[in-house]
Amino acid sequence: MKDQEKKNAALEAVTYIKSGQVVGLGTGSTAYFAIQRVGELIKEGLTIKAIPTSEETKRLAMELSIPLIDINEVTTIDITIDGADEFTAGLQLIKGGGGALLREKIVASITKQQIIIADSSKKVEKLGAFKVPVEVIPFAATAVAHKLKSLNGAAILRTKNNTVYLTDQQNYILDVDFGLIDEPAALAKALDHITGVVEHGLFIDLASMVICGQGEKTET
Ligand code: ABF
Repeated sequence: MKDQEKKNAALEAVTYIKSGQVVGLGTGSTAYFAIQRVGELIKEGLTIKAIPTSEETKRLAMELSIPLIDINEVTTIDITIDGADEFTAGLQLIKGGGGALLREKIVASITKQQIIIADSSKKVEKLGAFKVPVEVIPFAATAVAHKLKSLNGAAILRTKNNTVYLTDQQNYILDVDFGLIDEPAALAKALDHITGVVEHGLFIDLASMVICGQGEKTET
């Protein structure tokens, strides 16, 4: 069921891509379906330049012969299709469960049309059941975790295969439990000002549209 919803959302999102565009490609299992479809369309003549949001997505795009362009070659991206861990009716998101939040937010920040695709389990009234990923410089991990306590955040250092998880930028991720978040924009601003925080998974006013696998579309 979930996979079908992910596929439905992904296929719908890909219909927004036009030849000649610069396209951001997201990370995660939902974005995976979109990237697979883009690969098929490339074979049918679609001409785009793609910018992956992670090394994992870059490898997948290369396997599918999707033409890539370095993000430093452009100042804007026409359309990006990416996943999310949670989204609200107001199109506020938690992203970063897949560890790619920094490049995802950089790509989203220069994207004209940011389309989020998700299965219906990701829709929430309030953000926060999913812990907020916070990417930190390794040198600052303990200092940031301590400061997060003053924001009622309980931080856990992310590990993978029993070792500390490293992002594509060789940073650490703290997964932070703030409980249900009443004011995500205010919390995002507070996180932006903590020394040692590189980026966080609260995506505020960055999504143009969310396509949920049950065919529900929410747009700004
Ligand atoms: C990615 O999509 C991440 O930001 C987020 O964690 C992930 C969701 O993964 P999935 O689509 O596999 O649920 O963009």
